[in-house]
Amino acid sequence: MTVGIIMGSQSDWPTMTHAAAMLDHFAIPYETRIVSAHRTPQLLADYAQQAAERGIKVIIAGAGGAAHLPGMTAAHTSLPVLGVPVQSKALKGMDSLLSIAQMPKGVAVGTLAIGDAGAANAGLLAAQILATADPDLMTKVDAFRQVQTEAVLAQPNPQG
Ligand code: RP5
Repeated sequence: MTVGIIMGSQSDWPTMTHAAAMLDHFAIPYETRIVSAHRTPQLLADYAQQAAERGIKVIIAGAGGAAHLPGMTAAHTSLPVLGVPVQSKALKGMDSLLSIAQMPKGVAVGTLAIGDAGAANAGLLAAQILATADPDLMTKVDAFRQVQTEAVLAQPNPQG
C-alpha cells in the first residue's frame, strides 16, 4: 500500500471516507486502519514505526477532540503525515484543529481543514506529494484541477 489512512475511532470514518474517495479517484493504493493514540498507544507506535518498511509513502491521520494521533504518528516516523481535524460535537472541531496544528518545532504535521473538505484535501495532497515522483499521476492531478476550473468557468452566474 502506498498511503495509510488511519483514524482514532470508527466514528471518524464518515469524515475520513472522503480521503479514501480522493485516493480512489487517482487509483492510489491505500489501507484504512483504526489506530487510537489514547486507546491503543502501542499499536500507534508499531504502525508508525513499521509504515516506511512496509512501503507506505504518506500517512493521513484523522482524529477529533484531543487529536493527538497525527502528531504522535509523526513522532514515530519521518514519512509525511497529513492531519485531518475531525469535527467534534463539543467544540465543532476547533479542539481537533488546534491539537493537530500546534506542533512543536522539529516534528511536522501538515494540517488540513476541519471535516470533510480537509479529509478530501488530505487525499489530494497525498496524490500531489506522490506525483512529484510519478509523471503519470501528475498528469491526472493536473486534469483533476482543469476539470474543476472549467466547471466553475462554465457556470459564472450563481443564479443559473
Ligand atoms: C478521538 O476521539 C477520535 O478520533 C474521535 O474523533 C473522538 C471520539 O471517539 P469515539 O468516542 O467516537 O470513539 O480519539
